Amino acid sequence: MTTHSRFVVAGGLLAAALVASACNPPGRRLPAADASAATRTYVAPGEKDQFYLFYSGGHSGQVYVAGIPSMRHIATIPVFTPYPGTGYGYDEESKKMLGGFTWGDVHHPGLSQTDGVYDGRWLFVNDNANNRVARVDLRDFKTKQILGPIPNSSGNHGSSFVTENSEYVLVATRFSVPLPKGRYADPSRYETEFNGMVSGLKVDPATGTLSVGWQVLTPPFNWDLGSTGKGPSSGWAFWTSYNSEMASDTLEANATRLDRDYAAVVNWRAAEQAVKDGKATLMAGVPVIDPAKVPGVMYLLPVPKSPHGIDTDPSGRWIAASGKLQPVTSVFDFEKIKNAIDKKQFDKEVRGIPVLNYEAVLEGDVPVGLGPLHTQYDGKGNAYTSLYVESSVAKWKLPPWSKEERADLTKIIVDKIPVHYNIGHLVIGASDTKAPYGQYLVAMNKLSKGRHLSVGPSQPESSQLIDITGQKMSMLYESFTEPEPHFAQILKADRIAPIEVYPKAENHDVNAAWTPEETSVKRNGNKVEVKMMSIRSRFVPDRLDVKVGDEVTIHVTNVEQTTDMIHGLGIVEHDLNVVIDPGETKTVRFTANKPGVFPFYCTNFCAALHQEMQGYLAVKP
Ligand code: K7E
Ligand code: CUA
Repeated sequence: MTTHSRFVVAGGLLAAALVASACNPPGRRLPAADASAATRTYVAPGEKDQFYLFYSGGHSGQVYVAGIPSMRHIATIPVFTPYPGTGYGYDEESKKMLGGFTWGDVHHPGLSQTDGVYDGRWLFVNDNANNRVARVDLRDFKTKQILGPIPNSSGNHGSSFVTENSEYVLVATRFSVPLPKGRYADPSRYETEFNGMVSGLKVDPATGTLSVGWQVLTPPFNWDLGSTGKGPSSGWAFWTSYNSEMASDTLEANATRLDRDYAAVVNWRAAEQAVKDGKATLMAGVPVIDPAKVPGVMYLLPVPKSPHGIDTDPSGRWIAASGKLQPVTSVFDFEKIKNAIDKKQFDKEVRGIPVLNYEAVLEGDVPVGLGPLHTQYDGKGNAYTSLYVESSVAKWKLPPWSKEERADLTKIIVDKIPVHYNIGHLVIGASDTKAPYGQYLVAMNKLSKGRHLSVGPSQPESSQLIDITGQKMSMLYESFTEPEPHFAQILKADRIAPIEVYPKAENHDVNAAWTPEETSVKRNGNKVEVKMMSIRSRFVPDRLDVKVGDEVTIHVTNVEQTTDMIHGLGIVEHDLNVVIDPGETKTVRFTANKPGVFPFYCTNFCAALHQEMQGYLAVKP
């Protein structure tokens, strides 16, 4: 919720001023779900959910997986934070991937796409805290890469926005800092010394491997949410910003002075071309484009004050941006944007970047309600905007609008449903593709305020499942979530077929041991290297003899080829636990720095004799 902290105060004032209408907006109905909701969300024991819900774990650094419609939590995918439950962050490979950080701040998961629809290959997630992006492979639901800290960036809130064919994951730095990084400048000289950056992270089409492609230098705004184009806006991307005032202190007041902020309208294909044409200069090894010197790469679009979300609709023509401090969502027509660019309908330039004329590109300001944040689409011509201050979701009709509707845009508000409480993001399956599922909406609410058994002063967030198949939305279910779901993605369950085991044939680890004969203990000076196998219900070898000061490396293979047959290797008083999936080999390294005999044991209940699955690390003085 860091992004909203200043808004709570300012938005509170706005709410107070408009409290009468806020309490009784048109179409407000009783929050209670009717009894049929129970059958519509019930997934009987043994039955499976229809959809995956991947929701971000915020500053817990993880991604959570739940099923829809049951909303049952199924799994936690550790990404930026060690997680002993799956041994993540304890073995050498995942430790290296974490790069010395123990946490991240996951906000926006983005599924890979081919031809504008989810292809079920990868899930990309951002780290707002350390400007990183990670890739989770949906073949095994494991984090495979963490890219970053991204150079010339500081904080990464504005990602992960995936282009139509997963060419890029697009990223915007949240904070502006003196560049190149490491350079000192007094924050009071923010306006002249600080800069922001938007980045194109290239995705290898075969492996999904991320690399930094190029960056576009920006004025020192604070970049926020974004989305990618499609159809007429194919090849473009959009990000909102707050602080177009370029204030460096008391942002709550100083960054809310102007009536409008700017969104960036970026032609990422033009940026890619400019780099090929040699129009970029290297900064920290990355080709950086100065949009003032390369016309056509970036434009600025005035948007409602202190905006948060900017969302492209499934057709790619309509772009909805919401200002937290204005009770409207502005709908822009990308056809008009293209036209305005062609005809140079610019108001002015900011640091050499043309500012599009607002009236020339606006389709309409939709009076959705108080504190609008994010918009999602059902693919049937409707948009759904989350209203933080009002604690509700507004459903409204996308253009084209009739003459009458145009004259009074309150007429296009189709429905409103209260949520509990203070909604941030909302998600509709595949809303960011050209073919949304349009069946369910999940409201991710910042506060649950005791709608559950009390757990003390720190309460969980709540997520509410809403049926959007009818003209009116209907509340189905609520669940409570670990900190802190910001955004989520929904994927049809039949789009993917995760593997059941790591096939032995695919294990190319030279240190794997599949039979007792292949296991070994080798000493080289003070280095001891162990090849160990684990099988129900023993470790081979189950006795390790080392000396104080030895550096011990254990490669442990789980030779099982049956799904769910997991073993763990926990060593008493050594702060080590690796978990090995069937067919996997993992490597742990530690220094035996105290004498004694330290039992090790299997941490995952694997068989009737699981408790007996143990051994000894004998450390001689
Ligand atoms: Cu909390 Cu997208 Cu980071 Cu809005 S974000 S709610
Ligand atoms: Cu192996 Cu428990």
